[in-house]
Amino acid sequence: MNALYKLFLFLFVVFFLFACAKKEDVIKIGTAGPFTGDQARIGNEGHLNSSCTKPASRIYNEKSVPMITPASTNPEITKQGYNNVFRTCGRDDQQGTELAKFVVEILKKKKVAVLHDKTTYGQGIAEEFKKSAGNKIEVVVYEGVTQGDQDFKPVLTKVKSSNPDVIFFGGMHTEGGLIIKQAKELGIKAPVIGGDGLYGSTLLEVAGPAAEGSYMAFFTPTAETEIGRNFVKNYTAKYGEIETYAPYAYDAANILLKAIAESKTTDGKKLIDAIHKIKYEGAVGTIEYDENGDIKKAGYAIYTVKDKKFITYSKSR
Ligand code: ABU
Repeated sequence: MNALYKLFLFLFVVFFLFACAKKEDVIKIGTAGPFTGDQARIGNEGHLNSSCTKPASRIYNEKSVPMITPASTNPEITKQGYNNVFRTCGRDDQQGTELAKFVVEILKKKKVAVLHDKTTYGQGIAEEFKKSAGNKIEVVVYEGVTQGDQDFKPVLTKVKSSNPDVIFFGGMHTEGGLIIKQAKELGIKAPVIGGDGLYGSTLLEVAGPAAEGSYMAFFTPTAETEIGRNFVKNYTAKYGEIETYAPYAYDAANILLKAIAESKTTDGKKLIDAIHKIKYEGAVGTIEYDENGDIKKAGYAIYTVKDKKFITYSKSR
């Protein structure tokens, strides 16, 4: 692949990730809609938010455009029977299970206040966590909050009066950071835990020192493979600290490029077949797909924040 072609794909990827990152419920199908008539479109890397990815996947499916999301973890996305849909990340039923095991077996806590942001991702992961923990936890509060809100003290006051051992938040880093900060300000001692949506520099910036001791599930560290180590070295030299989904986006773009190179075509249907058969060694490890477009092996770890950094707390494998 020549450099110009790679640059085109990179810009394409960046456009979609940012287009979808702003306010998930507003974008939805609109992001996919205006572009799918463009015959130059050969594949899509994205989207970021599950509530964009799921409805957009139907549009791409109708046009036989392969899509590989590096970040959308809602399980329903790959249960729709669309053969063009893939991810490089894991699913919320998997990380919900890891988080439930973490609370029950490692933290050995029982009383959990569960908050979520009412989105496909946030509510979805909260439900998966609750389902997986079952009667091993007692849910003392279960409330939806609104993405974009700044003041969570009313709901946190209710949380405080329920005296939980842990606060579970299903949502993204901005609201997660505010919840962590405002919970501390209210004198709540229970740590906040959540999924991959909490793992990112925004959470550290928004929560500040209050982030220390919070927990989040995220995929196994990239630096565990040689390709991963090289990715980290090259990325950080050029762009600084690795942002949350960067290695997953890098692998998604490379899977598409590998499929084009191996199948010697940009025909959507043939590319979809090629991606289903692919064995790709990337920054996050070996990627092969099951019949739904999910990665065959999704490893999770639990991270905590220490000295303003995310560090591995415990690993699932
Ligand atoms: N996986 C968390 C962020 C993206 C999403 O699934 O909505």
